[in-house]
Amino acid sequence: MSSEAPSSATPSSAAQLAELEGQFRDQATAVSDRAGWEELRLRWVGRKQGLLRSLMGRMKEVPPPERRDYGQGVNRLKKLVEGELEALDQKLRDREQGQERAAAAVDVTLPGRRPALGSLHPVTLIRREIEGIFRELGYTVAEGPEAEDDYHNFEALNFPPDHPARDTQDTFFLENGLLLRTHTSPVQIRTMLARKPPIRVICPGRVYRNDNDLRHSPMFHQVEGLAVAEGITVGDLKGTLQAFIQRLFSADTGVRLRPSFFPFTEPSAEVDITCPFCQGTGEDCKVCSNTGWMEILGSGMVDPRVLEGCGIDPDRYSGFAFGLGIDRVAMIRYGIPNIRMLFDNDLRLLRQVRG
Ligand code: 2NM
Repeated sequence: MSSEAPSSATPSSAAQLAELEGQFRDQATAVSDRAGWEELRLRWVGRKQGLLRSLMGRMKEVPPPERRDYGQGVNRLKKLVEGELEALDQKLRDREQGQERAAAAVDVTLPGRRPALGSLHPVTLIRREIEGIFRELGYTVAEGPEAEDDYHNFEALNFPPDHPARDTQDTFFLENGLLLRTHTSPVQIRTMLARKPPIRVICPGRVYRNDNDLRHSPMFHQVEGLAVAEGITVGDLKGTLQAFIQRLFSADTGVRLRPSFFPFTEPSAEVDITCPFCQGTGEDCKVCSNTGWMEILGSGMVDPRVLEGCGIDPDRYSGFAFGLGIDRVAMIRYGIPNIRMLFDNDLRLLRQVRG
């Protein structure tokens, strides 16, 4: 701003006061910011060096007859300066507030911040798919404890006392006498103990075996199924599993039953499907070792001893049961080569398998 000093001579005439007013107005016009305004205020109305104060102080230098006019003139100028400073202050404040508002404003035209979305684990995706298929077939989902007792996990399932599965080599025993269930069959035992036929349930859940290598994880996931009613046959078993498999994989998937053995079913069968990678041809197929088939399920007709132990009359009722590994289906479906990859919690895997 202009730093032109106000006249130092005693401004004894109205003309000189008008000249001072002109100077003030010029300086006020040149003020562009808060610092300039403060400088102007100090120069004109400051308590110590303000020009108007010094004009008042010089009253006695004015010849007595002119003092009245002089005093009135200075007062008028002082009012004017104060009024103008006030107005200028308001103008600056408005501008400052406008700038603050502009700085704090939200730009509603900017793109929004995308929330990081989670996704379901491949095992959860497959479990839900399996549950959906069986729900349509009239099954309900049953759950039970992961810490089980020997009775529900082995005894009721007709495991002989010296069966290797009952060994610490295969089973995790807890210090409180319980064990980590090695399959979800104990949930089906609990279901049969609690309900009368007809029964149609599937039991998904975590199971535990003392096995830990590239192909085995000490914790994995199973779904087991159970149907008990009057007149249930091996035909029902095969038809149900074929319907299920052709929904889970594809309508042209081939299914075959191979004789097998389980303590809790008689007869028992392993269920193979035609390899979904080579369509069962076996040509140059690492996944099925060129056999064209993959083992996917265990199954059988519930042993009459198991039914009887659960209070179900085996002369009136029969049933089939089956079990499969959810992890294995997830690996086949998503082309995951190693079961450990399912439980490493590497986000890169989870991102690739968005359902
Ligand atoms: C399998 C294979 C065959 C099965 C049997 C039962 C029960 F409780 F009814 F006896 N639950 N699950 C079963 C039968 C499970 O998994 C490979």
